[in-house]
Amino acid sequence: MQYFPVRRQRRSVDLPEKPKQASGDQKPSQMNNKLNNFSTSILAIVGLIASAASVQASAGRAPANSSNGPDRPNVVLFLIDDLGWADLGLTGSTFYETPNVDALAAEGVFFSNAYAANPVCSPTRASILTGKYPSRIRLTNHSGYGGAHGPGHQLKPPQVVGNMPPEDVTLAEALQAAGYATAHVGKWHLQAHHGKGRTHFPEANGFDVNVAGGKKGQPAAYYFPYTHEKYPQNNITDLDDGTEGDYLTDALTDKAIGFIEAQADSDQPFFLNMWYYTVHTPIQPRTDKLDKYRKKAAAMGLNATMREALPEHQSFSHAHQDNAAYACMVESMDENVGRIIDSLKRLEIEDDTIVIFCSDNGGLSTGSGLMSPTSSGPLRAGKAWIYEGGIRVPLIVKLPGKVKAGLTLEEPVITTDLYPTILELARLPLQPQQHVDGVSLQPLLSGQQDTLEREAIYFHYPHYHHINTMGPAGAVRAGDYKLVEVFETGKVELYNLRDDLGETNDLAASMPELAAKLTKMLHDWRDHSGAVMTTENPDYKAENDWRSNP
Ligand SMILES: [Ca+2]
Repeated sequence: MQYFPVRRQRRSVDLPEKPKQASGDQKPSQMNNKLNNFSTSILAIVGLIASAASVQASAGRAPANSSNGPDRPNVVLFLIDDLGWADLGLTGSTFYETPNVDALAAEGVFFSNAYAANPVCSPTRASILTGKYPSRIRLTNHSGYGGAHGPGHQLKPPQVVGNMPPEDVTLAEALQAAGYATAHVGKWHLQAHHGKGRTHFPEANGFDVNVAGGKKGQPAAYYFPYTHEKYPQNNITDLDDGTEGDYLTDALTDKAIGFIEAQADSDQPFFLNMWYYTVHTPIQPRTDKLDKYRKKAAAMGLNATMREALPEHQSFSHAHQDNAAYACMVESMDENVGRIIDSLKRLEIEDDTIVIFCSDNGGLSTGSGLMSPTSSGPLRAGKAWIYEGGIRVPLIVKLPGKVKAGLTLEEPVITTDLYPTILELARLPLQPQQHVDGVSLQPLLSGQQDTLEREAIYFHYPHYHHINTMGPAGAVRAGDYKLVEVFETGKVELYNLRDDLGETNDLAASMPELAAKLTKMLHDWRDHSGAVMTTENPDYKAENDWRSNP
């Protein structure tokens, strides 16, 4: 049963309005306008793209190769590292250009209220492959790392399991057992940093093929040979067939297309787990794109003197998307998503392939100054925060004929849902004993239901991170409301996200009954789901607090 009434969620995107011309010179005070215009803009943009796509489709195309059979679609799961929810044209960015991802949304369903299960990398990755909350498998931070701690930190974070638990039956293992050829390409980050060998690499978790996946959370470099003498632990060593000038995002796509081509004529369906390293640091663009975005930034008035920062606790959020190098990385990501989708079309397997697009956490938009590469506006804060900027991510699901095209759904969903959703779209039996924290989105995708019968979704991040001055926190999203609990103080904040996407108006004092109810739900969930809390640090002295002595 739903505790809170949820309005009808499904909307047609075929609206007559034209997208608003958003100003690149976005002042903090204009955030609310952008926020209010968001729904109209996004729906109109998607509608325009959908119209174009339907014209193209009606022009006729050879029937899809059905060698995989209609009941066994291929699966391509794009996961972009650190891509912010607001980093797409689809979600209102006027500086970045993402025509391929925007078009993908027009051909499938866009979830505007989708969440990463955690505000940093490894836990969300594990949530996708296990269908469990990161707290349930005690992997609530980067693999094997409990986060910053010491006498300057008021709370002691819990120990974090370093590896994704081997006893879990991963999504890849489930598909492999059902006869799928499985390939992981790109960032993995699910073996403990201190672990030896390749004991918890993709090949130990259901993948026949592993290209470039290992312990590292970022590449040493984006240019061949993808190494750096100062960061040898981040070297990518299994792409040594490249040549000088090769760019990692392009090279990973080459490998992925090679896998797709090899599988296209086979009777065996495939699962491509396409987990790009981009747009994570180091911010290294393809230099041939730089000039375009430098000129664009100048034309939009986005230069250093215009830069502004929004205060966020004892640090700042970047107010504008204005980093030309980051914009190039976003464009390379989009181009390569497009290349893979084009290969599905060329091989005539597009209609037999589920395509999912998601990010593992919010954009890198906070810090002590203006060095963070993106801005999450209109969302609050960014990566490593429990505010929307840290956990809300773009999610698109496309499967022609089975998934409605061109819909935006507002139902809150979370990365734990992908496991059962993929199984159900592939007409495979659900494994409820495994994906215990996920719900299949198939009834939403097919249009059978407008909402899920889910009370709430939960977040648990009991860690410190140098770009998050709020510290350890948790949250619950139920209907339109979200409650945030700050662990250092026990203070709770309550927001109505339908009216206040930017989490600016704390309703905890004016709606005490709802705040108490959600607080109890969050605490009960922690008690029942194995979530481990922070503990008081007896060595802490306020005068030594890390935020005062960065
Ligand atoms: Ca990440």
